[in-house]
Amino acid sequence: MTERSLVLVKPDGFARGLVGEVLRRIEAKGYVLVALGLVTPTRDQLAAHYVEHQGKPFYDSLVEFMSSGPVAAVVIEGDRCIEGFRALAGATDATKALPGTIRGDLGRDWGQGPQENIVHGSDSTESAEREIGIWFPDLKS
Ligand code: D4T
Repeated sequence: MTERSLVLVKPDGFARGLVGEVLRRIEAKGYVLVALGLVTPTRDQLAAHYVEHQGKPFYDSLVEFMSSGPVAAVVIEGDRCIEGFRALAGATDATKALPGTIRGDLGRDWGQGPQENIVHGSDSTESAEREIGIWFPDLKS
């Protein structure tokens, strides 16, 4: 059951100094940090990461935003950590995300819709494997 998930602290979270708080919540929950790095993503990297969203109305704006500054990329590990981190993150729309979650406690609408929602977390084991390969190509399993 032990699995890994790819977590990103997005440029809004980095700019607001929330990397430490997100990592604190992950560690407090009991998940283990397996890899950690800071990077300003390239458009190619984001095209691979957001392949499922290509062609959607918000895609160009999302890639623009995600390439606008540093992102903290993190691989976490633990039983059911994919589901567990998405519960920690809360709903995609930070306005609707419940208090107690990362987005609910720390996020809001800043006028750009839901894209500035602080974190990303893989949504399935297949996505996690694919995304970890994009962000940490040299990481051993
Ligand atoms: P991620 O993938 O970043 O963990 O977020 P979610 O799993 O919660 O949300 P998602 O994949 O549906 O969306 C990815 C990313 O696109 C932004 N977005 C989404 C947006 O700007 N407008 C929209 O209408 C939607 C649906 C927010 C997160």
